[in-house]
Amino acid sequence: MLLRIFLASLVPLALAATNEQPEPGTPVANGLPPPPSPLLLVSFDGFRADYLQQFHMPNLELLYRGGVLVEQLTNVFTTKTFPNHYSLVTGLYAESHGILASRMYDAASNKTFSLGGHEKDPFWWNQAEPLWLTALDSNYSTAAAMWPGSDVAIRNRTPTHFLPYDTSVPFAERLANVSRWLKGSEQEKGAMFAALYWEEPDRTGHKFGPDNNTAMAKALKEVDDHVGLLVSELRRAGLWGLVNVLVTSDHGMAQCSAQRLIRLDDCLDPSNYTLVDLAPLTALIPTQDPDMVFSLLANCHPNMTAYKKEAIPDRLHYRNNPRVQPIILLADEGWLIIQRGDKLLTLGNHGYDNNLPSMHPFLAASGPGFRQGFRTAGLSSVDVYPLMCHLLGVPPAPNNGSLARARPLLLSGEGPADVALVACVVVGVLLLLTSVTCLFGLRKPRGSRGPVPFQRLQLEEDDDELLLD
Ligand SMILES: *[C@@H]1O[C@H](CO)[C@@H](O)[C@H](O)[C@H]1NC(C)=O
Ligand SMILES: *[C@@H]1O[C@H](CO)[C@@H](O)[C@H](O)[C@H]1NC(C)=O
Ligand SMILES: *[C@@H]1O[C@H](CO)[C@@H](O)[C@H](O)[C@H]1NC(C)=O
Ligand SMILES: *[C@@H]1O[C@H](CO)[C@@H](O)[C@H](O)[C@H]1NC(C)=O
Ligand SMILES: *[C@@H]1O[C@H](CO)[C@@H](O)[C@H](O)[C@H]1NC(C)=O
Ligand SMILES: *[C@@H]1O[C@H](CO)[C@@H](O)[C@H](O)[C@H]1NC(C)=O
Ligand SMILES: CC(=O)N[C@H]1CO[C@H](CO)[C@@H](O)[C@@H]1O
Ligand SMILES: [Zn+2]
Repeated sequence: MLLRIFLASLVPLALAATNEQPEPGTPVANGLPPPPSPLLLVSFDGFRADYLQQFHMPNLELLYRGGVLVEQLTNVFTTKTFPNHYSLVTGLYAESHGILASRMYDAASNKTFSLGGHEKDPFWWNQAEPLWLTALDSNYSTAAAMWPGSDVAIRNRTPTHFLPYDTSVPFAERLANVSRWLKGSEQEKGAMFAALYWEEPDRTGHKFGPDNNTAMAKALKEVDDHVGLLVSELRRAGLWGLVNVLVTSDHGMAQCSAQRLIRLDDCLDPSNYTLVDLAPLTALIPTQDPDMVFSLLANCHPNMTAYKKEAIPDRLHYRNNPRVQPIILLADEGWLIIQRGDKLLTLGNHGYDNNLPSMHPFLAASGPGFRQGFRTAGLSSVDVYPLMCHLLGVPPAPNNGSLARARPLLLSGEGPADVALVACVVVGVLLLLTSVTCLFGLRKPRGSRGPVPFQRLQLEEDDDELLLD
């Protein structure tokens, strides 16, 4: 107890030493933790990490110069829109959250998932719980505008506010609603967590290919204008500086070509398999002798790798789910798998191996919880979830991320600038611990273990970390 009081008094001191102005996340004088800052998570679909170096994006630059930038976010396999958007809000690999592709088949229920098909059937989403639901349990209201899954009654709940998916709703309208929900009203407290989704630059990347500088420059100028609009709208609403804003994406984009097509019909008759998904990652169910079908596919093309389900590499985290089909085929970067013909449907695509830099998005963040002007080379997209839970003070559901890896982004994280301060705090705590331990040691000769209070102290900051494995 003593220790807690001492620490509670140390924390504001420490924070005050780094910042002239106390920010909203700072504990107040009465020692009670303050309400956390609201959080807004924004995704611009298909924003490849290196677009940031290739194109001038002044509004986005302004945002991360006042905050943090993760140059490359290692996303999850498969590098598709739905799997990655669900990973961002659950911290889970695709095999653990169940949204494994844009087209799925579940043999036990004979159900099919496809975009514009039955994607709102909660069955597909119920293997995980996204943050907009978990945060409801902390009595926060939550909101989402078009984020994949946010208009689905997952485990019988939706966010407090949401927009049904509709591509025709312009960015400004999605933003206006999100801003209103974050702001709240006299009748209702503002949302603590909000998610906002926009389809570009993915659409342009698919249509014209990421190598088309003219098309990409135009699309990215628009995206940057949207970031500008976002900041000015939050300012107008009096929220800028009070809200932690994360801007990120789901995946990158690779250039495709009519010279890089892999035709399945060249290798085996279509009657020998049932096709579930056809993309850079193809999923199929053999209808004939599985070993024969597999061996035909394995020897089909040098730029395509065939995996039997049980042999899918661990690092992809794409095996332990009944929705992974018996055979998957993965094309090399820039190659496309088709059944027949020579028609190139898209000049750009994604869904390739998640260790390819071209598949990686970025993460920029700004707000009271983040350091200013901090840049780092990489992070995993599954780490974004424990980071957000930490900022919101929401207990995270079991996940595959690590708050420890994301901690350097945080104002309260141990960064180079804070080393001296941290050292002072540590020395102070150690001194106090020594005296407290002595005191207790005198009173309780049975000598309950000394290090225990210290572990607990670390837990104050890190307790969600221990829930992870
Ligand atoms: C599975 O569903 C399809 C229609 O979606 C139907 O044609 C087929 O007969 C069903 N198969 C089984 C085994 O129920
Ligand atoms: C949420 O509110 C309910 C009802 O007011 C209350 O029972 C519960 O303890 C609250 N939960 C949290 C985490 O504050
Ligand atoms: C690049 O995109 C523009 C549209 O922005 C289009 O007019 C042009 O034909 C494209 N160039 C190539 C080489 O595809
Ligand atoms: C495919 O299946 C048929 C029988 O349906 C079989 O005759 C044929 O040899 C199989 N192999 C290929 C390469 O299509
Ligand atoms: C395609 O396969 C060839 C032959 O194995 C290999 O040299 C090349 O690097 C592959 N292309 C890609 C993009 O991996
Ligand atoms: C990911 O997290 C889930 C939930 O805790 C767990 O079941 C799964 O085993 C984890 N995956 C890995 C590769 O650790
Ligand atoms: C569903 C919803 O609330 N949509 C609203 C979003 O905001 C615009 C105005 O900014 C309203 O016209 C919509 O009704
Ligand atoms: Zn996408």
